[in-house]
Amino acid sequence: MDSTSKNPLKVIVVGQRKSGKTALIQRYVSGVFNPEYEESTGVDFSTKEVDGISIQFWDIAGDQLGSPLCAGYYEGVRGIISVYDLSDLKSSSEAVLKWSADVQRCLPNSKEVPHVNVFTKEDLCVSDGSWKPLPGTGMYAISAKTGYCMNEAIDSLVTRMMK
Ligand SMILES: Nc1nc2c(ncn2[C@@H]2O[C@H](COP(=O)(O)OP(=O)(O)OP(=O)(O)O)[C@@H](O)[C@H]2O)c(=O)[nH]1
Ligand SMILES: [Mg+2]
Repeated sequence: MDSTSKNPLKVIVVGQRKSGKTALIQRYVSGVFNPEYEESTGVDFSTKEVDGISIQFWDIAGDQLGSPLCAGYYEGVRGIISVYDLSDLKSSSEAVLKWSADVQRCLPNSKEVPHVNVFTKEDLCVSDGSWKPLPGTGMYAISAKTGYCMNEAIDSLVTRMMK
């Protein structure tokens, strides 16, 4: 597979404003967590080598939903991360549904592209342990603050991208 640093595999990260996309990618790529909210504009790029494979994350600002730039964001996508905020599940789920429609409109083969659903801010949730994403469903509860399950979620996507 041709995935050198000059030709990395592209992963788009989508979800509503403030859902935690930038925090997730920053923590995964650089190991840092910024508790302050700094609104993204447009798209930010970060690259990380995973098992010798270069992955480029496209962190698309929540306000880009329905953007006319859509086609450019989705061209050549090899993996998709949808980010839900566990502390605001209702509105983040509604936003992810809209993003899914956007992805399907702009990415004709979206059904064939590996996809992971990441429910983030797990550290903010008081849980009795009764809700856990089922293994194999492509759903993960994670925290960018503590790093909880973050590697498992993204590694599972990368593994499917490699097949
Ligand atoms: N406690 C906690 N806070 C988080 C977590 N992930 C993100 N946050 C906070 O949530 C806020 C929003 O996170 P961002 O990553 O900036 O959100 P975003 O999805 O990139 O937002 P846009 O750039 O507007 O699209 C920030 O204050 C983060 O520090 C987490 O896992 N735990
Ligand atoms: Mg952001």
